[in-house]
Amino acid sequence: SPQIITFGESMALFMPEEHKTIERAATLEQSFGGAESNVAIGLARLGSSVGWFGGLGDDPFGKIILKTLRGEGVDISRVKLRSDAPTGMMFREHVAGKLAVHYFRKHSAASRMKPDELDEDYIRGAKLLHVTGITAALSEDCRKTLRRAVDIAKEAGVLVSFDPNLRLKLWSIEEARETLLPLAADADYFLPGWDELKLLYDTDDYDYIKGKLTELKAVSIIKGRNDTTVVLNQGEEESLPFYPAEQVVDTVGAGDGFCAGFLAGIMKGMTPIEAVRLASVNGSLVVQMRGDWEALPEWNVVEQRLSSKAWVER
Ligand code: KDG
Repeated sequence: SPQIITFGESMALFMPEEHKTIERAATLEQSFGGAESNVAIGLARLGSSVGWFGGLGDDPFGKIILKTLRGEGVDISRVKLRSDAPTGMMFREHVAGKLAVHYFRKHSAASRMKPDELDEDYIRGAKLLHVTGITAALSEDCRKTLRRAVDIAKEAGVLVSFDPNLRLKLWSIEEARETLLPLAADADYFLPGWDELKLLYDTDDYDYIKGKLTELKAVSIIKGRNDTTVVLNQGEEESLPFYPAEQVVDTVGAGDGFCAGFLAGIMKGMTPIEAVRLASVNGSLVVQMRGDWEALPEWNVVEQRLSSKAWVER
């Protein structure tokens, strides 16, 4: 098995040209996205050994996703294209300066994932399983599949990293809390954004949330409170400001790029705060180009930034 395994839904992605809305655009640019496959591409570009699987339809969208992941060096040996359901789709645009996402993913191929379709040995053979809350929001079967995958990993001593990736277009905050908080309790690395934590714990009292996170066995990586990342490890707190991006074009995918950098760092034997440094550089590079994963850097680029003296931590 690859060292890191992740799974979820990847979808065809369509975007109008900049400064146009979907209603006004004559053409749409095609790409694809999916939090877990974004992380997988990020890891592969950094030289980590990584596998991804998830439901894709036997259609042009599923095929191009698969071909691209294969080309990026992600292990896709456990993916089967399904003929009973299509690849999910999403459309993204900016309306009055605000990001708007339109999903067409109900009853998609990914929403049909089932626990008995998991290749248990594939998961057992990895060092780390990375999952996100999006998968749990797709369908009851997906929620069970996610739960089963995490249980397999835990029983086999495979590390689990968990990004809640709260998507309130997919489920209510009450449903999300009920499913995501227990998953956080099972994780070894928990990677929430500060905005997500406020929603999950229904407060913006940092000390209260910190107290809750300290009860978890996980190392928590809190992203984006005052443009800073906080590592909470057994009650100990360390923080690092975000690495500054030269220009911000498209922020979608920044969290996934961050996550890829973090996990690559952990797999290289870095401490959590060192891995956060790498994660922050990786995330900052993603936002400078359109698309979720296109701008993810290769290892030499990140290494150069990490060693340059230009990043004054202020
Ligand atoms: O993190 C980026 C993802 O949100 C995007 O690629 C789409 O996976 C996606 C989702 O479900 O929103």
